[in-house]
Amino acid sequence: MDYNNIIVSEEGNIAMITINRPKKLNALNKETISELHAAFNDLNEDDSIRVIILTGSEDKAFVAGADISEFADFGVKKGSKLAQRGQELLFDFVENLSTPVIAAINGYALGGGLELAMACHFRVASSNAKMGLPEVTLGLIPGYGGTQRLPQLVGKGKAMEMIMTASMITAEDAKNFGLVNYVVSQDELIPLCKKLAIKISRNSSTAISSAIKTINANFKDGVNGFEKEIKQFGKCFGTDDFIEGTTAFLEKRKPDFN
Ligand code: DAK
Repeated sequence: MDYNNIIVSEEGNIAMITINRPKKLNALNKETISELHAAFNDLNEDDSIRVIILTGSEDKAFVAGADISEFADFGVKKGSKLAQRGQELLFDFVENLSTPVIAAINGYALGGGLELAMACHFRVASSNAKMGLPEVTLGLIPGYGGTQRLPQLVGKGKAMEMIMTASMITAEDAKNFGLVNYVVSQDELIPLCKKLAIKISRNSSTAISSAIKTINANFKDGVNGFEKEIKQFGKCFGTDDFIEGTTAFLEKRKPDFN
């Protein structure tokens, strides 16, 4: 499929999506959000793809936010409608994908950009990365899940401070707050993400998909995560991967999950 704003590449069973609007610091316009939805959907349905890495093009930005030129003239109705549509189409969609998604934060991750990174399953940042939710400087609050996912990752007090002050934090601070898992140089960013992806890809994809659903259940209103875990755990016993994993252990060999 041809895209105008993103580049999709594959290397073995790892896919990479690069948001490619460098002149606008990869800001998310409507078309980019639709293209990202289509790409994530296609890759998720492709059984040969085990991990997706999401990054921004060039070395300045992951995503510098939602494209401000597109929402400057919105009213109340249009704003809430599009926030809901965006959350369903991209942010909640990525969070609930069965294929693991790693955000490789290669520069500014602001507003909708940080919200997108937070919707990914985990994050790795380059040392030049800067992160923040500056929406209150525009008379807005984060509208793509930021008020919910930031406190889950950094705790309520730090999230309140970051959102109220609209300050950018460094990659090192983000690591100390639990927002990103690793900080490396720009050159090492994609290689480290690929290394992690290869490690993940050797494990059972059905078990990983169950783990994503179960971990996410902890953060969903009205869902009992422990009950979800029992259900998903039971389901694992009915999979080919369970037979292969246990057989390989007993035969003292490495499992070969298809
Ligand atoms: N949108 C559109 N264009 C952007 C952009 C953005 N978010 N960020 C940067 N650009 C553009 C700049 O306008 C400039 O374009 P030209 O003037 O060259 O045409 C180009 O990218 C390069 O940017 P700068 O010249 O500003 O580069 P600097 O190195 O000087 O500064 C910066 C880098 C990241 C500090 C600065 O660009 C900046 O402050 N950018 C804006 C950051 C920001 O406030 N982002 C928005 C956060 S609010 C909604 C749902 C969610 C949201 C909104 C609506 N609905 C459902 C309706 C979420 C909102 C947000 O994300």
